[in-house]
Amino acid sequence: MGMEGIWFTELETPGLVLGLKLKKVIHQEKTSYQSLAIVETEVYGKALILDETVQTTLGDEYFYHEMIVHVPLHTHPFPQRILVIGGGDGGSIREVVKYPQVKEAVLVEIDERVVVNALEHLPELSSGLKDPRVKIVFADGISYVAEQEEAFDVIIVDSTDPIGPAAGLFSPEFYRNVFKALAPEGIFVSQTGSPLFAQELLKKIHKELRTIFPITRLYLTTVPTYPGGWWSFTLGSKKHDPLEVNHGQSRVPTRFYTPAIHRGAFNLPPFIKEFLNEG
Ligand code: AG3
Repeated sequence: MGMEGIWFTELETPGLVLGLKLKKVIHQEKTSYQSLAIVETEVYGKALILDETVQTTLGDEYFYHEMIVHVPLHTHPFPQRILVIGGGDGGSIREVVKYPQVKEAVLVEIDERVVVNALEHLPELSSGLKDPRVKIVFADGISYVAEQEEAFDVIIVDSTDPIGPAAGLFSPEFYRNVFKALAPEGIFVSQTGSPLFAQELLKKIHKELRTIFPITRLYLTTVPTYPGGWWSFTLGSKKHDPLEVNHGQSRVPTRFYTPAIHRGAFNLPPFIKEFLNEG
């Protein structure tokens, strides 16, 4: 195969590689938590890579950030206090601050270097971090959430894969603390990996959340630069059902999310329904 030039490759699964041809490496460092690189890819533009894993690229970040934010923020009738765990690149917060009713958006990121580098090299993602309603806390999201009580309307976990420091963000104990940290009409969403390659994890998360939240739902989107190109989010809600949203006048400017895409994202193929219900 002819592959001149520099390629970044991610081993997505033991048998699958993603290859991105690079125009240049913008920045590289080793932080206290992980290796961090910001590169410019030929096809998807600038990308953030943590521990050799694509976190986001400008070419497809909005598929992911709009779906992780606008689904819960449209499901909640009046979201005012929002917590984002992880997401130091700022992409999720950029979407959160589009809502005039949001009074406070807290970003809890464990690795300060992600935020610093995003502010310097990825303004397209990080611009929202400068909004006066945003508070950035450099801490472990797990202990942060454990200390909160009925403090947030929406909690979003925009984490790395469930290994290393992020593993605890997928544990039953964390989910119970999230429930406690949410207001009575609160909604929780987490990115939960590939519906093709993370089925065991999805099954486990779904089963646990069903024991905690009255409403638990999985929804899907496409993210071309994530393993398999197809991604899942799991939502837990105390009161409001994401399937019963009346979008009315509540639209914010988006490039990917629409009311029809919101509804459609919850239509699961039979093989996914089956493995979720086996759990
Ligand atoms: N968080 C989800 C990244 C998962 C990517 N996994 C992978 N490439 N193996 C992204 C953070 C963006 N704000």
